[in-house]
Order: sequence, then C-alpha cells, then structure tokens
Amino acid sequence: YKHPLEHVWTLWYLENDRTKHWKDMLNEITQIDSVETFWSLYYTIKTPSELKIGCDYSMFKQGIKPMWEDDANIKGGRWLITVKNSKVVLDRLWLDILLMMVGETFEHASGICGAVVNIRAKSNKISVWTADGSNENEILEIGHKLKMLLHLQSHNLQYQLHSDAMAKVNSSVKSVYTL
Ligand code: M7G
Repeated sequence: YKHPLEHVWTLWYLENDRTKHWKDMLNEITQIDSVETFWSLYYTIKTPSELKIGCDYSMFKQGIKPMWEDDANIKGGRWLITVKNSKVVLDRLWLDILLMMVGETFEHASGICGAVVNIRAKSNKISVWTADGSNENEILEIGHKLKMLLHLQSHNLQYQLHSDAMAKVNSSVKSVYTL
C-alpha cells in the first residue's frame, strides 16, 4: 500500500547547455503520486547543492510545465527567495518547500503551480509559482506562510509577475510584493 498525495506532481531537471534553446534544456524526470515515491526519489537524486551551476530542478503539478508560457502560469508569478552561500540551507529550504506543497500546507494550495530551484554562480534561487498574479489575498497568504514556516525572517521575499519576467530587457524584474 502506498499513501497517495492529494495531487500528482512532476519533477523536472534543466541542464545548462549553451548550444540549446531554453525549452530544449528541460527534461521531465518522473511523476510523484505517493509519499513513498516522493522519498525514494528524494534519496535517489542529487540534492540541489550537488548540481552544477546553471542547473534547475522544478516540481510542478501534473500537467503544468515549469515555464511562463504554460496556461496555468501565464497570468501568474513567483515568490522568489534568494539563497546565498549555505548548501545546507539551500537543500533544507528546497525539501521543506516540496513537503509544504505535497502536504497541501497552504490555505490556497489550489493556487500553487509548483516550485523551482536555480543553481547560479551569483546566488541560488528558490521560487514558488502561483497561478493568479492578481489574487492579492492568495499571494500574501502563501508568502506569509513561506516566510513563517521556513524561518525566513532575515530573508527578503519578492513576488514577481511572469509577464514582467517575459518582457524584461535588462536583468531586473520589478517586485509586486515584498515580505
Ligand atoms: P532563469 O533561469 O529563470 O534565471 O532565466 P537566471 O537569469 O538566473 O539564469 C534565464 C533565461 O532562461 C531567461 O532569460 C529566459 O531566456 C530563459 N527562461 C527562463 N524561464 C523560466 C523561462 C520560461 O519559462 N520560458 C521561456 N521561454 N524562457 C525561460
């Protein structure tokens, strides 16, 4: 017997390759539909801090691609957490966020599309993507819960719209909310 999750989730891996278009760097790894599958996968794959620079993991609800253009994301945005230095903190935050998502911890769990971790030379990033960038209540509930449950009092959480990320010309995307 396996303990089913409320939603089926898909794990994605992006491997940096300058010869490829962004979308072609995305690989769908597997579906996660039970607590047991979650943990066996978690212990099989590398943790985010073990990945090479330029790589990403994403875990999204089944049927949603981890890209701005997906119908579920196109009107949405992301809570962005910048994680400097510590490998332990990065891996811990990522696991906690995955557990919060599969455990439907958020009051507005239905508004969550997935989460991404970006391994970057400048600073690593973890983000939680939500479907509706105009739903202030939902966005703030999710943001406050992330901040509180992940003990991010000293971190800055920024909510950015994917439409702004898509349109960005320089490297900065404006934040709609900051916590
Ligand atoms: P990033 O990997 O989100 O962050 O975006 P980074 O700047 O810290 O590396 C890097 C680049 O990847 C963007 O400027 C886009 O060219 C491309 N890219 C990233 N995302 C999430 C998307 C997406 O959802 N759709 C498309 N078309 N390109 C994306």
